[in-house]
Amino acid sequence: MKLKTTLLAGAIAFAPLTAFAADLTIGFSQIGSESGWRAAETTVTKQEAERRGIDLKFADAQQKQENQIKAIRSFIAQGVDAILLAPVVATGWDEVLEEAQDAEIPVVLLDRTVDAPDDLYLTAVTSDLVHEGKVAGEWLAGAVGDDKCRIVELQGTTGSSPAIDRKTGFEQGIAGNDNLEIVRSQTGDFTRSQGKVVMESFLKAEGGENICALYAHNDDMAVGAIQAIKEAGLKPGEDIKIVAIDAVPDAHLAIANGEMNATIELTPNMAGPALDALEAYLANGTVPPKWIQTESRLFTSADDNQAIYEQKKDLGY
Ligand code: GZL
Repeated sequence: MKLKTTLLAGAIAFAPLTAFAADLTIGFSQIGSESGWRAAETTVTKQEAERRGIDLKFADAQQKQENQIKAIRSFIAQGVDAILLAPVVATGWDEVLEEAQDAEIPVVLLDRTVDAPDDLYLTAVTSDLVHEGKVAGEWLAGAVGDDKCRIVELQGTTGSSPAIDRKTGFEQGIAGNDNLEIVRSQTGDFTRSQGKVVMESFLKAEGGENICALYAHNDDMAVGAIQAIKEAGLKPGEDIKIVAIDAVPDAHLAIANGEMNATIELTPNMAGPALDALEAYLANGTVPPKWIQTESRLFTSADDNQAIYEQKKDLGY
């Protein structure tokens, strides 16, 4: 819809979209509530739908792909106008996405991607997950200089696109620095509890004095690991440098307290761009690009993390 210049025309131009959105029913298959960031994404998605007058059918999969597939089939049976999907893992979606395509229900991917033909979804709203990992690796390389650094890595959910891509990116970021070596790497499933348990096993296996840095694929695992490092009598952020991704409030607080060193921000507002694209597509057939990329920003102790924590702490994390 081409927006006109005059106020009246502008109002007319907007009216159909606003009125149009009020009639939409959209199904949202959410992974679960495994992390603070995920909880914020759910909060923001519901707010974005409410602001547009969209009837959002929400389904929490408790991190199980079979529950997401069931939810998508239920949305198709209900005849929703569109589906939002945050896919817990990258594979195993072709059949159910074909069913949505056969039902002429557009699917938009949120925050993660799938290994499936891209004609099976309208667009994917995600960050550049490889870039995030690379920024983390490059930050650590800069922080340690020429010193030898034995790194442990807490990976995200096995088979998820962030776990795959953030690992790839980090390895790119440290490539060429022979003094940097990943000596342990294991999934903590993006949760604080598993981050703590796996970090305890790393400390036991390697000896805390032999670990220079932790790279965690999300802040929640890093926050869990901080607890384990403290219980081992070591100083997180000093004895063991810590870099992670999401920039949740507790990561800013940890950096402000000197217990963490860096995080890369992932916006919880994937739904805003997704719903904008869906409204334009459903209202007048505007086809969005296959990838709508969200920004990634590095935060370190050079930022006013206490102030940022105060700003973010009430945003639904
Ligand atoms: C990444 C997103 C990840 C977050 C985690 O795009 O899928 O899932 O980084 C969350 O906090 O569990």
